[in-house]
Amino acid sequence: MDDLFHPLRVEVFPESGLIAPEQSTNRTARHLSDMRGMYQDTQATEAMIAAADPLLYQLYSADIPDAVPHLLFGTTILYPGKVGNEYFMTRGHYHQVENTAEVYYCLRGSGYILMERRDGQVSAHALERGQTVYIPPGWAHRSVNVGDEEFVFFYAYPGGAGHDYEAFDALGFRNLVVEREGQPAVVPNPRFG
Ligand code: S6P
Ligand code: ZN
Repeated sequence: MDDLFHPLRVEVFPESGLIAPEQSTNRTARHLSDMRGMYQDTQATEAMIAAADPLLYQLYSADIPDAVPHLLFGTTILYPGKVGNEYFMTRGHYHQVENTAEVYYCLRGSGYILMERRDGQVSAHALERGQTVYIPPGWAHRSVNVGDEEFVFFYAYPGGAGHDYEAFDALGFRNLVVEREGQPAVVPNPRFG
């Protein structure tokens, strides 16, 4: 049981997305080499990996048991940039326990949250500082940085929800966010034919 877990207060820095104290958090970093095949432009992907393998995003999670009945929270810091004409994005996932929701609250920058369901329904919301998106149960989610600074958001979701990334191995998400004439545009993923 987790009865011994004590109340916790941490500080979340909105500009950097850092959480203090450091010993209360876990950090995960994802580079472009962790996302091979996910961007449409595979040549650009390989060239960028060979040149510098850029850091695309980092997550800080509060050190809370990943189990029912806890609530997990933390920050995602998604760096600005593009692979070909596609903006830097997270891998994206369904929660393994489909009956679990999530909230994102934007602290800095501007992005998009792409969502979709297994029945093919899709959704795309722009997200800027001070705005919140609600990700209902059963909706996969991917975040995309369309600005020229870090896109930082706070997230919270139920412990034990788990992550299913494999659902997107073959084709990716149904929508892409690309730059068109200097502006972000949400377009259908051509891999879906
Ligand atoms: C977890 C939540 C976020 C993402 C993070 C990175 O349920 O949605 O913390 O993990 O934004 O995305 P991904 O798809 O690489 O886990
Ligand atoms: Zn999630």
